[in-house]
Amino acid sequence: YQRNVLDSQVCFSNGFSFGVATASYQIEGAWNVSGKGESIWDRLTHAHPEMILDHQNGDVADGSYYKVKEDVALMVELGVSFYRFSVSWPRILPNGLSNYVNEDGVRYYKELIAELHRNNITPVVTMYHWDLPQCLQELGGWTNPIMADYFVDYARVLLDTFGDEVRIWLTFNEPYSFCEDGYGGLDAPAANSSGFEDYMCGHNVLRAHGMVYRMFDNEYREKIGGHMGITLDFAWLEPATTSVEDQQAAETARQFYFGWFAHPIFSESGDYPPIMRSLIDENSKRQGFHRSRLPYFTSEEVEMIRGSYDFLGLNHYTTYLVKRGSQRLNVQPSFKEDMNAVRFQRDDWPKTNSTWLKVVPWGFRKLLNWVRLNYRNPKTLITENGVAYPRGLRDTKRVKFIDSYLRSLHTAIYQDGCFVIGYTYWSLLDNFEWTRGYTERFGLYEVDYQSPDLTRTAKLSAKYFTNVAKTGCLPNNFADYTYDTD
Ligand code: PNW
Repeated sequence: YQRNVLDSQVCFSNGFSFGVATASYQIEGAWNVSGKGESIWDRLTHAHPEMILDHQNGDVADGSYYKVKEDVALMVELGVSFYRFSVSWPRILPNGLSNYVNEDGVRYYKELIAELHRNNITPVVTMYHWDLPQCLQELGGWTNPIMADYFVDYARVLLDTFGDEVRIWLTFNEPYSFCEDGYGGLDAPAANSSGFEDYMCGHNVLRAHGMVYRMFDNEYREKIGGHMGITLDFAWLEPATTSVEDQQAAETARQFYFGWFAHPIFSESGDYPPIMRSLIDENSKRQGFHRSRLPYFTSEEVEMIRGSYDFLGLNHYTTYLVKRGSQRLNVQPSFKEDMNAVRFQRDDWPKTNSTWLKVVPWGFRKLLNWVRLNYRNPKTLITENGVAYPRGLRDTKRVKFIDSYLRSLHTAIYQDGCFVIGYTYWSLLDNFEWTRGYTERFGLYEVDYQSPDLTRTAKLSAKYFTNVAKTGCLPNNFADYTYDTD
């Protein structure tokens, strides 16, 4: 790698923040300790180990439940200004409902938050990062409309308990992932019902988000201040060819993959994207259903959800090409059939240790501009970006990945005018990567799963990221972070 020494250094402005992220089930362990209830991920990994690549689970994970001081010390070393973590719903409310609060769960998050504040690190808290209480799944989980009310009750407990110490809240992490992969795929609860239950899940999650945002606005904002948003995952979708057909297919796919959740909340008009509404309505009719498989919001719900944000949390990892699918009649209805478009990646895009993640930094800039143009340039926090490579401390490839994505982000902000206020690396630590178990390592710090105390060790990328977080600039001299052998 060679850079012209005359290149001026790439720097982010003073107000721009750097942070790292994790999620409860992926790092905490202590799955049945001190009164914690069972989550849908506990259930899936215990009942169906064969559905996890290495047959593992999050019973122990990184043991972060016992490592508050140790983990915060790593963040101090990194020099990050915020930490995005999630609260485990069944750890706080073992029965899912708010009649009983588990005190040891409250103690753990209070200790974590206090330790962060002692070190000047701002907590950014996700209320729901996929670990639904199993007892609520027995009621149908997110397909049951009452889940929105229960989520409001849970959110109220969190705001009452932690509201004085936490100013930045995210309601949900990636509803697309947990609704589509959970109700139409292999993530918990692994319901095989795409084209039906995924849409029901999305509908209730959007209602739940809107209800919690309005509650926050009406009852908490004045008292505790703060900001509330939602994290959505946006892979960039580029037309496979310049044909009008593929360009239309790509735009339709964007409306299905991002617009499904972004349009109701962030667009000027609200509600589902018109193309999603019309395609699913038409398909449902043609398939002989008497009502659309995509539920309808009441006009009150449209208004409640429209504009229910202070900022957008955006997860971005990769890019896909899109071409028109062949509309097949008489097939099982599904999300993919409804949009009639196919996503794929080029073989010559650099591979990583995740089959779904190819290194395509230019997609980041395109995506951010699409968001700017479609949703009136919302205030955006990049809540996740990162990459998995095989185990090893000399992770030059990760350094290059982060550096290339940060350059793309820099261009989007300072040349194109996208309103992005911070960047979060996923993840602080190697962790339990859902159905890929411990086979994918995203951490800036390696976790030694063989050692009894789950030893954390800085990778080269931690050194690189420390430099970026502390200076706000990308290094001109890459030599410190690369080795000739790479
Ligand atoms: C994220 N995609 O999910 C999750 O929020 C994290 O919990 C997870 O550990 C992380 O990715 C890394 O796997 C995503 O296909 C899943 O673009 C898939 C995609 C993006 C994010």
